[in-house]
Amino acid sequence: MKKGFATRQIHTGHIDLPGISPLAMPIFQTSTFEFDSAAQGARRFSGEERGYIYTRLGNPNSAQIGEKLAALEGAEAAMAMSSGMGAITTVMWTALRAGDHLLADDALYGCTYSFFTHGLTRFGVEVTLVDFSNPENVKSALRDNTRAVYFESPTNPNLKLVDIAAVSEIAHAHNPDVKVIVDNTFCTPYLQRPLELGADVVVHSATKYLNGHGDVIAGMAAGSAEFIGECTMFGLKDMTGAVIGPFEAYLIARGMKTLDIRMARHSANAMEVARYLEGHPKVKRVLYPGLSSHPQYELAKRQMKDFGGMVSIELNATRSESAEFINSLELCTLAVSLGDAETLVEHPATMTHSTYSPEALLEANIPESLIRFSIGLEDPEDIIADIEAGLSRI
Ligand code: LCS
Repeated sequence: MKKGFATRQIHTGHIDLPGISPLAMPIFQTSTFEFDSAAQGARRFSGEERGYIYTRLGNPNSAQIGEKLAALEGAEAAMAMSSGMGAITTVMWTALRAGDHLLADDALYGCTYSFFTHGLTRFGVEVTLVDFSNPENVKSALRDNTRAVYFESPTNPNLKLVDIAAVSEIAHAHNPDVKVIVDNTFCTPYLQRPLELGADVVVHSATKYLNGHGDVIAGMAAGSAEFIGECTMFGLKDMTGAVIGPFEAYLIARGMKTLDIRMARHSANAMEVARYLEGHPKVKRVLYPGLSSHPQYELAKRQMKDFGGMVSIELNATRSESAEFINSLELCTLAVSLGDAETLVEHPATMTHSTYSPEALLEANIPESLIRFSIGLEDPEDIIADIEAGLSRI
């Protein structure tokens, strides 16, 4: 019988080291692995014999977290990389070639946006961005040469949702070979499993909730054994070289053991904060998929187990008052990144999404005045008291 989520997040990928039997996976801090003979080295390189060769091609610590993520996302295979951008570039350089078309949602993490619109286009990939919240927009933008469809849900930073099942169905009806790629960073497989809804590939910034402790940069991807094999032996090995270090992989494995309880607490805290903010006269708008005021609340309930830790707001305030509000927060830390134990606050238009022009922000429905919170694991009344104090100053 398939084990439960918590059991899988803790036990998957454990290896026995006879005679030592450590509970936690040791850190295999090595660049290369010895062969018994020249013939064995040749067999490893040809793929005739399984086994480690060189850490860019594989290492027990990165293999362990790959197995964990595959078991949690319901994927045949998964792999780890040195950053979320390393994972996204590795997957895209594997899936696309010159002359192909990439169709992506218009609200993306700023560096993903920049990679797509300024990076891939340099190498002959056509890129179109449309609003995926209406799946009909996807249908009408698909082309004969579309090879990949890419989106986040909820989106960074405006927490828009994309109907994963509907978009996957539309893309595959157009051409079964189109790869539907979902950035599942905001949800993690505890809250949402895109592959079960019809997507082909999941990518993650493991820097965020998968690790959960704000001390590592890492990325991951999950999908079919065939595609992840190509990403490992071509995309990562030859194209990006975005290899995760053994110590970073060890820390991700450590974080992933508590993923479910952290996600549940992030979600509960964020719901309390979102409800508080929604009732505050100085708050113009609260974006949180768990509020019935969210335009896609029904989809959120259908697609997500809970609503996650990200909350974005607009204040009834001038630009300088909004800045004053952010500056005055004490418990909430002014920093980019997300998914940590600490509550973080940032201003997307001038920080994470400063790669967007003002016009592109407008088109993507990312208000210039938006303030983004990554609600942490502190006592919710303390987070709310800090926000309350900040709002009382403006
Ligand atoms: N995908 C999403 C949804 C992200 O939010 C980020 C980083 C990445 C990919 C890239 O991952 P990285 O290479 O940083 O591991 N997002 C950030 C953010 O919103 N604030 O700081 C980083």
